[in-house]
Amino acid sequence: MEKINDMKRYGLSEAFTVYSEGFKDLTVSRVISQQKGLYRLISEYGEKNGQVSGKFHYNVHTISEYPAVGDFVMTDWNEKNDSAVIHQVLPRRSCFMRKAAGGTAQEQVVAANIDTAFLCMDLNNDFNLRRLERYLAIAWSSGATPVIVLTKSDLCSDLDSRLSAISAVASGADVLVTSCINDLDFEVLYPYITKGKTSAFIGSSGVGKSTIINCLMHENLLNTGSIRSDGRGRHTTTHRELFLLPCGGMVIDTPGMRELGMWDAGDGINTAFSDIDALALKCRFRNCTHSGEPGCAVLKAADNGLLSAERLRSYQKLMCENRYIEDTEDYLAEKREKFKKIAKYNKNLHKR
Ligand SMILES: Nc1nc2c(ncn2[C@@H]2O[C@H](COP(=O)(O)OP(=O)(O)OP(=O)(O)O)[C@@H](O)[C@H]2O)c(=O)[nH]1
Ligand SMILES: [Mg+2]
Ligand SMILES: [Zn+2]
Repeated sequence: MEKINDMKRYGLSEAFTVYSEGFKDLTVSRVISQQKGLYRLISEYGEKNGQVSGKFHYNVHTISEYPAVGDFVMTDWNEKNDSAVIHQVLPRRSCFMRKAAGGTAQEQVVAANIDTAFLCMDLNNDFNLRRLERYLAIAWSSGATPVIVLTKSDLCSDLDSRLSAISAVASGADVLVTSCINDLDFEVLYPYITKGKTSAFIGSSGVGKSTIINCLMHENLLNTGSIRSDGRGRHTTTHRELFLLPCGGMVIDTPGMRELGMWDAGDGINTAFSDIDALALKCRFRNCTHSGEPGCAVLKAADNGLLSAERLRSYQKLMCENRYIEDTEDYLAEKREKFKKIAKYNKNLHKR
């Protein structure tokens, strides 16, 4: 077969190459879009649809083991077939995962193997610090670096007060301000989307994620839309998709999210609330839950006005939500075990 794509441009790093060499006769591909069970894949031989093998289905323990946009997968890329068969997902470098929308206790992978998670928030209608804290916690636990992107600055009349409110919750994440009125405003994103790097645009519907990607592509490739007048937000983007930009980086567009539930994000909560984490070191009890124990430094800071009551409530709510998932889903441990096995298997194969 003729080689037409350089997979390095699609983010295939040294580590993924090493993993992939453990699978003889299979071709490494990247998932570039996903619509229900149907995947679009790219490999050095071109683009093709793909589906997981019967054996893959059979061996799956949890939903997050299925391929997601951004994943590198090992496929049977037969010239004669229209569709490639996916046999294996290579261990993920990062994984932005949430609790799936609706009542079920199931996880959903929003994007895999991303370097940067652009957390997009509209400075006008969508501004909500508590939701941003939630996004930050999940992003920090994903292994990607969160960057806060404040959109539609042209519609915002009190940018300074918005920025100072954000700085109180950003907890180390960079904060960028954009507007689509002037294309040059998007240049602030360029340092994060260099060659070989993948980023994902994540946020509520209508904040302008697809608008930004169109500007970065210098082309109106993606549909963009306005929110319905009842404010319920029709989703314009309906599936997740990865694009290679003229500047060399890759971006993933995602549909707007109405809910972003915690899924195994304990570490991320601690990072997103590093101020509370630092205070907690001074609590009398090592396992203090900051809900009334004597000698609690966190509650003391809240009483003294050093920590806002809303932020403390937000922290406790996220912790509680996360603990619920950890307690009920003991198969998470099983899942980790399985990924460890895959990694070990690949390593041994490579050694031989
Ligand atoms: N005034 C103003 N409008 C913008 C800006 N960016 C986007 N919009 C408008 O906001 C609307 C929604 O933009 P989209 O890019 O479709 O939003 P999205 O985040 O991709 O939405 P979903 O695909 O539903 O998740 C469109 O009508 C855009 O023209 C901006 O910087 N300023
Ligand atoms: Mg969109
Ligand atoms: Zn405490």
